[in-house]
Amino acid sequence: MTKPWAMPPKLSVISQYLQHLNGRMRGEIKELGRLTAFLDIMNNKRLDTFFQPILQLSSGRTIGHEVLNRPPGSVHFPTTEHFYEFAGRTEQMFRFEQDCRRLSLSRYVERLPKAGAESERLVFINVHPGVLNDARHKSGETLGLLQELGLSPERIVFELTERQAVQDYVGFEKVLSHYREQGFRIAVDDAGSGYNSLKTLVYLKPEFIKLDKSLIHGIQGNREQQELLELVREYAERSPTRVIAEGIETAGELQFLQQAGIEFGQGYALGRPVHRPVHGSFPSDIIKVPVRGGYKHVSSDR
Ligand SMILES: [Ca+2]
Repeated sequence: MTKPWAMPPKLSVISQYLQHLNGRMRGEIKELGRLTAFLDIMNNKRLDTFFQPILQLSSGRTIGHEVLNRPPGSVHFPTTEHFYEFAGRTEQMFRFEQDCRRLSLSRYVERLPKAGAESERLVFINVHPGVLNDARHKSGETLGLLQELGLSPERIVFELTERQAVQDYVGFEKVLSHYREQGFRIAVDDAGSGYNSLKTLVYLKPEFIKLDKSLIHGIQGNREQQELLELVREYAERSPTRVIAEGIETAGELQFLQQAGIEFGQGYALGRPVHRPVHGSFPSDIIKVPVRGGYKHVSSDR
């Protein structure tokens, strides 16, 4: 009987090293492919822009829209999250954010159904906190752009994402107050999805808290989610912060949030992201909603 051949130890190390190099090279090639695709999307303005309505839950009035920029489908970025995660890692992040802001605001104005009639509505745009903090960033640029477009800074709400990027809360609060002095407002995005949320809320004192969809999904049947919601609502009541529940997808979730006294909401049940900033509306089976302090009639004529 012959013994199976065993690779001498030295050769085995070389073989492992070559495998490692091969894996690394494939990784690098993939990364290069992603960068090329990213630059193509950025330079050729291939992001698609959507607007999702945000409603006052007691009245059904549309108070504003979140602007969402989505990349075209590609093998390099299977989801929008993959795309933004990659964008956050590149050297181009700063320029990318600036381009996105210009795109968001100019398309908002271009696609408004009737200019002037919507002059009260807010425009929520997603911003990487690192960009506001970046020395290259001049708030005057955004102000100039707004002036060009005929929008006042009071209508703009910066939604801050990726809270991990904020380390120096006191310093960052100073940066934010500079923007606030110019009229801009701040929303903390995806609140309730990460460990930093509480700290972010207390230090940054945002004008809006956007509750993460994981906290809203099926809330009418989950005691823990309800308790968290109550904590945030109580906090909001004692401060100037206002609450927006994100990811409302069913009439049951909507009714629960209305009864709990949550002021604003966003989600498929109220309006999907579409190419124009149009009004949202309640699902047709909800026309009369019980709210804290009694019943309130809500017009379904919208
Ligand atoms: Ca957002």
